Amino acid sequence: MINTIFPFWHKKQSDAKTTDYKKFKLSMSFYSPDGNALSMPLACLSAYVKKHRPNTQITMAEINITLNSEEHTVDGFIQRVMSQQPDLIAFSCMSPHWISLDPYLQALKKSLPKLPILIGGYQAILAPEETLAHPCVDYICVGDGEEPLVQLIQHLSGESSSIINGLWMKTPDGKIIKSSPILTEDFSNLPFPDYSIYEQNGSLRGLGLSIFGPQNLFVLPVMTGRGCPYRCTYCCNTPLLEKYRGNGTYLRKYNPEHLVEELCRLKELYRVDYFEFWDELFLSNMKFAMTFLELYRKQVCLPFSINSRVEKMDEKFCYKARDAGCHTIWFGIESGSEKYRQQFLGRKMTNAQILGAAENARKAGIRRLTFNIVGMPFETKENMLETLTLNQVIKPEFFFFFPYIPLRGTPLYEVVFKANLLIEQVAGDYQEGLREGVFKLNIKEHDTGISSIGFQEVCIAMKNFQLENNRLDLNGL
Ligand code: B12
Ligand code: SF4
Repeated sequence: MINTIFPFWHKKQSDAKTTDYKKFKLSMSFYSPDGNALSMPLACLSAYVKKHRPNTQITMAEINITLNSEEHTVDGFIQRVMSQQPDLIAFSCMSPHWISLDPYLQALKKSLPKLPILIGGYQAILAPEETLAHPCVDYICVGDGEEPLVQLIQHLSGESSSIINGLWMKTPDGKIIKSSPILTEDFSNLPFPDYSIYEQNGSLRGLGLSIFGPQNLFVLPVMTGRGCPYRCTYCCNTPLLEKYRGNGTYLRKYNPEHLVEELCRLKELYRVDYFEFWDELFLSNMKFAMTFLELYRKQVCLPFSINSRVEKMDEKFCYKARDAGCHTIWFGIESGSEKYRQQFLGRKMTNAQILGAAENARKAGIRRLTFNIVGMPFETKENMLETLTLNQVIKPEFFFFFPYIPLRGTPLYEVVFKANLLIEQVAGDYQEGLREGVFKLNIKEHDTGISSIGFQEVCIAMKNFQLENNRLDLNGL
C-alpha cells in the first residue's frame, strides 16, 4: 500500500546500501525572465527546511534567462543539476513561466529519470490538475510549502510514510493522490528567509536582487508578512483569499520587534544600503505598520520602499513613513478609467483618491512608483489613454506598465475565458515589449476592445512617457 502511494519510497529502500539517510540533497530552482535573481518563496522554504531538517544540503539551480550564460541554457542547467547530485529538485513557478519551463523539465527527466520533481508556487496552486498532468512532474505543492517540503524530504529519506498534507502526487500507475492545501499560520515560530542560498563567494552583491530599487546601492528585498485583504479581479490573491475565507489568519505578519532585530542583523551581515519590502500590501495591518515603522526608524535607520494602496496613503501615514526612511511607495493605478477600474477590476477607489494619495506622498518627499496594466479584456483605446493621462498628471517618479496576462483562478480570467478571448501562449517575459519596442496583446483581439495596432500605438506613447518622465533618483537619501 505504502509503495503505491509513495513512488519514491521504493527507490530509497532498494538504494539503502549506498544512501546515507542522514543527509539529503535538495536542489531548488525558479525561472526568471527579468534578471531578478531572488525567489522569496525559495528563501523562506530553505530557512524552514534548515530549521526542521538541519542535515539537508541545499543548492540553487536557477534559470535566469537574461544572463545569457551557458549555465542557464537547457544543457547548462542539466549539467549544473547533475553536478549537484540531488535527491529532489523543487521548482517555484509562476503561471506565466510554466510553458518556458517545459524544455528544462523534459531534459531533466530524460537525463535523471529517477530524480523526483516537485513544483510549487502559483502555477501549482491555481492549476494543480494541469501541473501534475505534466509527464515529468511527480509532486506538486498546492498551498504554502514549508511543512509539506519538510515532510516530503523525510518521506524520501525513508523516515516517514504518512500522507503528506499540502502535496499532490502521482503513483507509478498514474493515479493522483490529493490532499488539502496548508496555510502557514503561525509566523511567531517561522524562521526569516534564508538568503545564503543565493550567496556567491559569501556575498549577495552584484546579483540583481531588485528590479526597481536604486541601482548604485545594495538593495535587499524583505517582507513583513503575507496576504492582502482586497479582491482585485486580475490578482491571484483573490482566489487565495476566497480559499481561506473565514480563516482569520490569512493576513499574516511577523512580530515587529523580531523583524526589526532581523533587519538589523541583515544590515550588518550583508552591509545593506536599502530595504525593499516585497509584501503585496505592506499596510494590510495598519496597527502593525505604525508600530513597525516606529521601531524601524529608531533601530534600522535605512531608506526603504513599500507596496501600498491609495486608500491607505493619507497625509498622516505618508509623513510617518517618510520619517522612518520611506524613499519610494509603489502603488497600483492599473487603469486610469474610473468606470473600467470599478466594473472590471474590482477596484473601487476614485481618480480623486488616486490623485490625493499621490500628492500626499509627494508632499512628504516620498517618490511614487505606479503600476499600470494594459491590454485587458474590453479595455478600449480611450481607456488606455486615460491611464496615460492620469499618470501624466501625477508625474510619478517611476511609471511602469505591464501587458495584462489572464491568470487562471482569478475572476478576470473567467471573463476572458467566457468571452473566448484566451490565446494559446502568453508572453513569458513581461519586459520584452519595453526592451524590443514591440507590444503584443495577451488576449485575442475583439470588437469591443483595443485593436493590436491601437495597443502598439498607446504602448509606444507610454514607453515614451516612461523615458521622458522616470527619475527615480537617490536625492534625499
Ligand atoms: C514581490 C513580487 C514580485 C516582485 C519580485 C518577484 C520575484 N523575483 O520573486 C516583482 C515586482 C519583480 C514581481 C514581478 C513579477 N510578478 Co510578482 N509578485 C510579487 C508578490 C507581491 C509577492 C511574492 C512573494 O515573494 N511572496 C512571498 C512568498 C513567501 O509567498 P508565496 O509566493 O505565496 O510562496 C509560498 C507558496 O506559494 C509556496 N511555494 C511557492 N513556491 C514554491 C516552491 C516549492 C517547491 C514549494 C514546495 C512551495 C512553494 O510556498 C511558499 C511559502 O509558503 C506577489 C503577490 C502575492 N500575492 O504573492 C506577486 C505575484 C507572485 N507576481 C505575479 C506575476 C504574474 C509577476 C510577473 C510575471 C509580472 C507580470 N506582469 O506578469 C513578474 C515576474 C518576475 C519574475 N522575476 O519572476 C503573480 C503570479 C501569478 C501567477 N499565477 O503566477 C503574483 C501572485 C501577483 C498577481 N498578479 O497575482 N513580482
Ligand atoms: S491590492 Fe494588490 S495584492 Fe491586493 S488584491 Fe489588489 S492587486 Fe492583489
